[in-house]
Amino acid sequence: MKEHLIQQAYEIARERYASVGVDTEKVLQQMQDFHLSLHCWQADDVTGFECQGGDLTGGIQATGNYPGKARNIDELRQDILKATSYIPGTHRLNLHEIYGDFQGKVVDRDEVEPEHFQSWIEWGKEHQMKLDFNSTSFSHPKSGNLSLSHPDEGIRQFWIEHTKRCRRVAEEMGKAQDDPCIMNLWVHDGSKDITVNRKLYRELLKDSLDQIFETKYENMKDCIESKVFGIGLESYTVGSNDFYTAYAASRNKMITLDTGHFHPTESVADKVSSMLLYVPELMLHVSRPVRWDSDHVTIMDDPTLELFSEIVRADALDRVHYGLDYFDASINRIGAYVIGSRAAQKCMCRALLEPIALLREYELSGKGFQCLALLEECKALPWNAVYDMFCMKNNVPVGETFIAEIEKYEAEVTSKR
Ligand code: RNT
Ligand code: ZN
Repeated sequence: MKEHLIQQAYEIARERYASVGVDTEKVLQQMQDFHLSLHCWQADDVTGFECQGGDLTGGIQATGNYPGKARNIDELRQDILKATSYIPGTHRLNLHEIYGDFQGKVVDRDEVEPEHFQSWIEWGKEHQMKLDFNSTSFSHPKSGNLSLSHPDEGIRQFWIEHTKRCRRVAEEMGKAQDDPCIMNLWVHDGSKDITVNRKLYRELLKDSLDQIFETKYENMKDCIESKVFGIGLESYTVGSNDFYTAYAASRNKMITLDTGHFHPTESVADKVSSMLLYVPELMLHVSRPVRWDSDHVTIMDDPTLELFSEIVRADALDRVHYGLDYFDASINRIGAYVIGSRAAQKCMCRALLEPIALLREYELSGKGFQCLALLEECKALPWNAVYDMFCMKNNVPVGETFIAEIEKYEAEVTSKR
């Protein structure tokens, strides 16, 4: 697109927004500080690089067999860099334990060491991508339906050891990048059918978490992620929303809100202002639930717009971390990263452009009509001109022009895998 047209559109948008009291220049700066944590697992359908790879288990599934998935660390790194070249701004990379650089050796989950992530740490430095981390409870012979809540003490201790070691890895990442590494803890534990031991498993999970979190670290932060149900684990989830909310509030831990992990009519946006009164910070897994699947590619939909607006309205930009979490194996995987990341950015851009001062003034003085009318008008204000400007300033393609570029990469690289 022609630069001067983008510039002109932006100038018009700047005036339009100024008339409702919004400073688009400030928004452009805020967008520069909005970092996404890209989930490494979209590039290879959550396979990872363990040298004894099994099937994906743990109630999650990547459906589709689109050609070109990353088969090794080099391909994954190449794909991530390709994707980030179409996403304005600087971003983080969210790694799972199974993506370690194991150098052809079988390293069981209870043997993982920081050294297995040394090459990632260096790679991250080289490409200005800070790292976040996740322990991995799924896709392992010892996973079954239960891990940290397993009544067999040997199996439970295996997963406790794994998770403790992951925290150490995260600490090393945080130290090396001089910025805390956020480590997410999600376990799939649950049951397909009726269980008469709901309380037992939750007691075990609580005890496991307490053991895991005994060591205090300075360069990593823990967050815990609930879920409504997993595939094949439909009747009961040990780590439910109530369980983790209460746990996090009592232990001062961060909560991860995965937008695909709630009942379909529940508003994740509405949780922000409640949770932030009781937990220090939030991690997001921005995703899109469709029917049974919680992991479709993020798009600019109403729930995501609402969620980001609530973060801005709660004045919580510096208390929220923004991870993405979806895995679609049915379309070009690099394209999936770009769509989801740009969608999240557009939602944030719109949220930042809200004339909140005027809206609040209306609402607090009982001017309900005026408030609703302005909210409706905001939907059609030229926010896209501000996002286009953000792309242009960051030297990434404006608008749909990235489609052809990803097609080219597919023809030259991924289709040949
Ligand atoms: C699963 C959780 C979890 C995973 C990743 C791979 O339902 O959302 O965050 O998607 O850990
Ligand atoms: Zn998630």
